[in-house]
Amino acid sequence: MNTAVKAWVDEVAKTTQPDKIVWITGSESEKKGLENECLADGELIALDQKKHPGCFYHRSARNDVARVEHLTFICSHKQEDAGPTNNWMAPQEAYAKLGELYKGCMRGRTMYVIPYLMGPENSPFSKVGIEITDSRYVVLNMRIMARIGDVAMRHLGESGDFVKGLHSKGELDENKRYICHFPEDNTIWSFGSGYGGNALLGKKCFALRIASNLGRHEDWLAEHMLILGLEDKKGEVTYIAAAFPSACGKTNLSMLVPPEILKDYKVWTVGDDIAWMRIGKDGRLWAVNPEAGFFGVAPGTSKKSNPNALLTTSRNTIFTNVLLGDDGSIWWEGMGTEPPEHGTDWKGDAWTPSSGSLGAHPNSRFTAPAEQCPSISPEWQNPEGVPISAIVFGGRRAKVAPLVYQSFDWKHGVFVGATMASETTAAANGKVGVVRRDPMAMLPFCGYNIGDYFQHWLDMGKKIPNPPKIFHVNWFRTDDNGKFIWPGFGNNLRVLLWILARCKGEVGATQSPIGYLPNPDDINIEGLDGFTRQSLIALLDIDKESWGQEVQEIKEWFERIPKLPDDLHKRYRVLNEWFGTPHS
Ligand code: OXD
Ligand code: MN
Repeated sequence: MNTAVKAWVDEVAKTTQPDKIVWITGSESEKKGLENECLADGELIALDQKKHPGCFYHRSARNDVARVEHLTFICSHKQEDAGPTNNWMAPQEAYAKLGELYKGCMRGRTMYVIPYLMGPENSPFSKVGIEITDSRYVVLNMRIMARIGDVAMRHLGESGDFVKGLHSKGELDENKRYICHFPEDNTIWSFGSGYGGNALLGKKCFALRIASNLGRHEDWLAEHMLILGLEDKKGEVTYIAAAFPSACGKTNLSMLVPPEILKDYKVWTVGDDIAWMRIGKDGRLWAVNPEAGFFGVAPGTSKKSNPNALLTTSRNTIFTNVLLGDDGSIWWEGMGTEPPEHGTDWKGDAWTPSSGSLGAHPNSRFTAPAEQCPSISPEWQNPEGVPISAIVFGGRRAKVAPLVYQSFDWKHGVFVGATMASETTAAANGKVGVVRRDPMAMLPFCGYNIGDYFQHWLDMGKKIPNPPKIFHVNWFRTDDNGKFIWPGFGNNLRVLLWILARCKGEVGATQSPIGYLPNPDDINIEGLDGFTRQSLIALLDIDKESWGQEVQEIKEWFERIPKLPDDLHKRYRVLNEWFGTPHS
């Protein structure tokens, strides 16, 4: 037994006073035992095991269905180190406040100790966390999302170098809910929520907020990015990492199925949410997916939008807050199939198709093992990772951002990422559909001062001899009637192919003030119903007036960041010369 882990577990148990402590090993029998306990007390409901083998349903508390950004804190000694985009609490205050809440909170409950490994086995990228939790649902989800149990303890050995994550659902009272990160102590304290991003501490808390801090000091990047491999007709695979805000289609893009006309190409899934990237010996940037499963948004997932996700979730999957049919089936809005005649909605109320209310919560989820994905890359567990040729940033913008453009160079790419914006979604509590700056899709996940984070990106650029090219995409532009212009989903491959051709130096581009734009003939739109060359030209248009407004908003965004690197400010000034009004 690792003495540092043992000492910490003893200390936590003294405070939380569980009835029992269970050390999670990751075995099959342990999983079965936990499932049976959950089934007995209703924490899980078994689905029709013939149609959905190994699948379960979970309904969370009504007030606990999304990440809570307003209750998420970075607890660094100096407030400046949390920066202008994070909530901050002094570490001693957070430890005292949550310490009170943890006192005796596990009385009458079992405390589970989950050792977990983020990243492939035997990889120099990988890191160990230990999560202590009083939620069996968390254990069963962590089992899918990370490599848990003995494999993690083996990786740790006698070392004390692990991230300490303490989670208790408490009473699920939102007035006593805190998600606190102590980057200087590699510690996470989460209280009062059972929801994924707040409770599965390996994911957002460790693999992004704590890891971004580690990466800053150890010269690597922890990013909110999917990783995919794009195989061309000759069988050559090029890897792309792409950052989109939550619920903007990362999972769909990572599992893309080519349209019929492009069926000679293939997309391989390496990861759908998080990338850890390091400089390889060959001078390129290499990436691993630190996770082992997908915690994907269910609504909108259909045969059309993401057939591979449906296949991935056909067994051994936990569905949370979707609609539960009386016949042990599951359904959600946008599934593309008829709903069951009668069921129970995410709130636990009786539901029929004529109820006039949502059956599934817009942020309802599936938790499914990555290895079950039909498009999973043969390289997804490669300890060395995969070499990244392109980084893609993207937001959900009804106007302004064109379908695709390429940055002039790394530095300009950092500007493009730093200024990206997106309309908010149901993945976090709060209003949906409001445009906000979401730099590199990391606004809720960067665990330190965003100004220092931009500087870290700029510094990394100087250290990578052969850096990836950086692009920006927008699948979400709408016409005057509010309808999406670009067909999206599998057809996004058409844009990826332009990116691929640019990486290989196979096509030219037109220089514009915002970056390199495709020549319309270089994006294949053959076979697209109702989408013409004219539509493409409209999607590549840079409207001077909206960009004037955009530049003004970038100015206001940058004014919020006292530690903004000068390089980024310079890029803003260039853009302002093109589009700004004389006063801005
Ligand atoms: C997620 C998120 O769960 O970004 O991946 O909210
Ligand atoms: Mn995410």
